[in-house]
Amino acid sequence: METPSLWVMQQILVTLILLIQSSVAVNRDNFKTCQQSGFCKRHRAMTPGQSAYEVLTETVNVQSTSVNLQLLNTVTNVKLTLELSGLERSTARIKINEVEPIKQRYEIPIGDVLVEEPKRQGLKKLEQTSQSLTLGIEKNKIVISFKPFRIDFYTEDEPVVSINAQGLLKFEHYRHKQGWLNKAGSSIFSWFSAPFREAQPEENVEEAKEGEEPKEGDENAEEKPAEEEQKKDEEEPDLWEETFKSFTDSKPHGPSSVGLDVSFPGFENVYGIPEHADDFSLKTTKDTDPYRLFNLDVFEYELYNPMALYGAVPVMMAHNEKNTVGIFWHNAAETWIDIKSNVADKNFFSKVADFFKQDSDIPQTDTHWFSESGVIDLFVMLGPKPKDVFKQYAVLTGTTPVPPLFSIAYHQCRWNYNDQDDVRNVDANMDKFDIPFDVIWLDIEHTDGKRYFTWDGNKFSHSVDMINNVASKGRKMVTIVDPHLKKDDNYKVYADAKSKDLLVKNKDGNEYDGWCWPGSSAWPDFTDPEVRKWWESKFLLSEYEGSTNDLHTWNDMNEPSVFNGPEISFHRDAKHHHGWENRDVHNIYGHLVQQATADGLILRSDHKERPFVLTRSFFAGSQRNGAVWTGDNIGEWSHLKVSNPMLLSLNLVGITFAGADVGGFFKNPDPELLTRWWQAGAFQPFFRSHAHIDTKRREPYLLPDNNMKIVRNAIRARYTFLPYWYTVFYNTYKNGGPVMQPLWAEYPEDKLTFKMDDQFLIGPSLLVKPITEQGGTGTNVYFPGANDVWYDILTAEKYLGGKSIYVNAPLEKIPVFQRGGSVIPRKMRVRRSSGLMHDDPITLFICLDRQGKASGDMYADDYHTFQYQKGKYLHRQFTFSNNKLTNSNADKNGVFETKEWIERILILGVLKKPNGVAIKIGNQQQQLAFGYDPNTSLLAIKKPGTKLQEDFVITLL
Ligand code: NBV
Repeated sequence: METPSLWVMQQILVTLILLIQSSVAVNRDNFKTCQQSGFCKRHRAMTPGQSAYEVLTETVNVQSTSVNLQLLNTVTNVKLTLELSGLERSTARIKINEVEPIKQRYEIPIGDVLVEEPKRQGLKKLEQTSQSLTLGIEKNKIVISFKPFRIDFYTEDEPVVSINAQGLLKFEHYRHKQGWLNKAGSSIFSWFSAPFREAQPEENVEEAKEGEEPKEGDENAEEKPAEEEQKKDEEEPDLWEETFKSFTDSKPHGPSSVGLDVSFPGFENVYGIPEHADDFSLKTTKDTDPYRLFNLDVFEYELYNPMALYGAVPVMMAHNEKNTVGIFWHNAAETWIDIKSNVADKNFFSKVADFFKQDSDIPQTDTHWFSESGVIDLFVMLGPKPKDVFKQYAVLTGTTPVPPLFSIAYHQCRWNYNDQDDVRNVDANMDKFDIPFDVIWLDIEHTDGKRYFTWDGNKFSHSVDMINNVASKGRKMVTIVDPHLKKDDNYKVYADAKSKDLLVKNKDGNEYDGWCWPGSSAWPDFTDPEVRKWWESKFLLSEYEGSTNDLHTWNDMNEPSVFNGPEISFHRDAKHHHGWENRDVHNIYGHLVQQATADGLILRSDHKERPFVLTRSFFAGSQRNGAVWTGDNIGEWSHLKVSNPMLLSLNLVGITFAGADVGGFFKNPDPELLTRWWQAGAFQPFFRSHAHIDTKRREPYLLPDNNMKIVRNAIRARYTFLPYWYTVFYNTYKNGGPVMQPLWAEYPEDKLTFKMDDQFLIGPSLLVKPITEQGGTGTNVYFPGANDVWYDILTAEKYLGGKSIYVNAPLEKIPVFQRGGSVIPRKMRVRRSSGLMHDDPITLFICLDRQGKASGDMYADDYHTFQYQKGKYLHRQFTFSNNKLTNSNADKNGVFETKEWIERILILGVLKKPNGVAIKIGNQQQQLAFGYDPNTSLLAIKKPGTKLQEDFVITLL
């Protein structure tokens, strides 16, 4: 235990931090600009032109699924090794590393991000000349040009991706520190360098081994790198040590960055690389910093800029009417991405169109990626359609397992629900006001002095009773578990971690010490699989006292946030497992916290129950571990608006289970904004309201009566659509791809949708345009599909596709439309929680297309265990055509007995009243009661009464 005075000081500091955080907007000064980052500056200073690299043709070795070769930097004489491999589903992988590094470079272990070693696929050698090598992979072609080095990918003979076409490949090879300056500034390098340089990796060790005499001229060439580097070291002070504000990064291994350009010929729009508070279609960075990927705790973040936020997914997709392609930069270090486009930056653009002998007016987007360390490990996913790229990426990093049903329902959170009585009251009030909810959350104040896995004994003396009371209504609870551990030897989690040597170290090898909520803190090293195992065990009911199986978890501050660290995070030279520095692994730390937490919850139930874990920090692959939210947004209209592009970007790169704090974390929004936010949240994948400790209480029942009723309807609408959400989640679990989709994912050829990010689709069939303007009473909705038709989900009003139409949207209205041609299963008997609705009957909402057809599906299982992964599920297919509706099995591998039954069928777009409606099950046929409204063309079939799993044919006579 610390001394009382120290304790008081810590509390004061934490309070100060809290005050600062709650009162000011983002302090940009806390975070580096590109100019303040040595490697960013160095890469950005490169200008497009001829690459210094060329392929050493004698090293080209083509095998059945890969090509290996060496690249020579003709300026420094340093050699690199490159492997290009063909992967299943029209994907290629390019790995570039040093030939013989003096120190191994970090590569993300298989399983941390990639689900497994990617499966190879044959590469066909089509042609090899002295200039280039042409390979075939499925319908695509890959051309490696030797001098200068570049790689071009073609789909159906059209260039779609080019690597190093701008000549920006740069690889800062590891080298020994050299050229120390004496006090007078003169170098001692000349007499030191000769013996020293023998160990340089760039020297041609193989030639020496073979005993060949060095050729004339080679000697000079060999001198070059050292001299160049010597010169650079003197000119560039940040190579071997870097200072930002009062922090000095010791950079014990010197410069180690890697960078490469990737061009997308034919593409005007690129997307992805979350997390940024920016538009969905990424902007060019000519007048700004590059987009930055470096997980940071940026509270009250600014909008529409490329600054880094809490998570990083280095995946970009390019889309046009014909093709969709994607790239995945598999690197865990800080990364920046510059974007240029010949459409937006005419004068700044270096065209590669000539190379392809194309019309120079063809749009093109050039991107430039650079990371502080690691290797170049680039996946190129060749589509050609959006769904192909989604699948290609899903094969690499996995998909979101089907979430437990409660977790896609509504969550009630704030910092903080003060004590168990508070929890009881909120729970009771929600019932009193008939507002369904599934989960109530506890923030950091529930703990004993911010010691996670503990309870404040006064406020939560009966935590198990509290959880059980909530659970008695089919509800759950979530507690926050941050990764910082209070340095208190009496805190058993910390003491255990310390005694087992599981904590991150500082550069000197001592326990890393930083400030966070509990005061002086230490951090388990989640990059170590053994540490993750240890963490998992902390969730066992025997370890986490006062918890039950109905308690799930929230990981916050896992970038990690370190109040007194550089950029409010770890020092880059902090040491992890195997001596890797934080600079190597920074962006995967938070992801691994969530992974270990999810695995902990799975362990707790002996692999039976699905876990739910929300994380603030994330990386590629985090979709496997649960949900993500967009952190500390502000209760302002602009933040409501930006939630749509932010969630679209996350969804596009597989982070499907994503949401933003409903209501905004900071500030006290007025009832109108709150109402609109709840309405938007009801149609976004993760639906949780949350608020800062200093905000006024804002549970929905505290709203003025009219707003309360509207919000209640929005939340209830969410519950009616849960079978559809669940089905959409299942389909993305199987196939990858977003839950919340840009319109172009379903309408790839519709150019008008390419920049649209204020409206979106949930699954294939629900079009949503949230109102995000103050005082808004209507909005222009773009209805995609010239041959399509859309139906308002409330009024059944019909809209023809292919145009924008103004739709009235007074406060009580959420503009949401069902696509003609779809079948959406809903449950219309809304109860207090989704848990109480598991067995409830289903209403099928069928909207016919212009041909009088429709189809859709419904997925069901037990809604909470892993049994579905063992075949215990039902996937049903509904098809309506020629006046017949069939319910059939969509997947014979799934077998499950459910009590859910079909209560009602509503068909919109039936042009005339049928003479009768008959249902046939097996050989049994019977008439069904129905009603018809010619004004809305709605046919309501009452009580088919069949079980969901029962095949039937219903005929309109
Ligand atoms: O744990 C307190 C908050 C939490 O409510 C919020 O959602 C996180 O994003 N946390 C950040 C730490 C304090 C932020 C000022």
